[in-house]
Amino acid sequence: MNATTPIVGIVMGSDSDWPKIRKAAAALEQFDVPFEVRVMSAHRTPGVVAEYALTAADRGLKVIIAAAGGAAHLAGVVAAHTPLPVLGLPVPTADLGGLDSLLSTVQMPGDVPVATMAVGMGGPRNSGLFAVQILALADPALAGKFQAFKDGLAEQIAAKDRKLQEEIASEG
Ligand code: RP5
Repeated sequence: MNATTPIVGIVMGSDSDWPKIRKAAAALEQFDVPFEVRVMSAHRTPGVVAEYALTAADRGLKVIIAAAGGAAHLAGVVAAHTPLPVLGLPVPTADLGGLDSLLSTVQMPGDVPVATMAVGMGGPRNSGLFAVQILALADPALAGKFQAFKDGLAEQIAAKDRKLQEEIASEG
């Protein structure tokens, strides 16, 4: 295995999902986590999904992010075929607003967990950050980077609070 071997797999049901979820990849890039991106469908290419998930751990993947919309079974099917942690990413849809994707992804039966992120909003970015957090458990350098990121968030919010207090005081 070399330094650029992917350790996170991002899979999605269609290329139409990519513009909606690419912040997942951006979060991994932010932390220099090597990843791969694939399109595969639980319904249209079920054999590809099974093969991908069955071989994922042996290929060096540690976490899989699975994004799909509508009857979103991709994350569940991936989880059915691998012991790796699977993060489900419900993709917003035009017809039902992504509630279809959310319920299809989150309502897993016992014994086959899928950690499901938000529909839209911070969901895609959070899936990448959550993958970083999982990886950081066994990687002190990555854990240090993530803590620095958290510290930066706190500083940003403190600055916003100070600014708001000043605005309120100046109003009078
Ligand atoms: C799902 O169906 C995909 O994840 C996508 O969100 C949705 C629509 O796919 P396309 O018809 O755009 O390929 O499987």
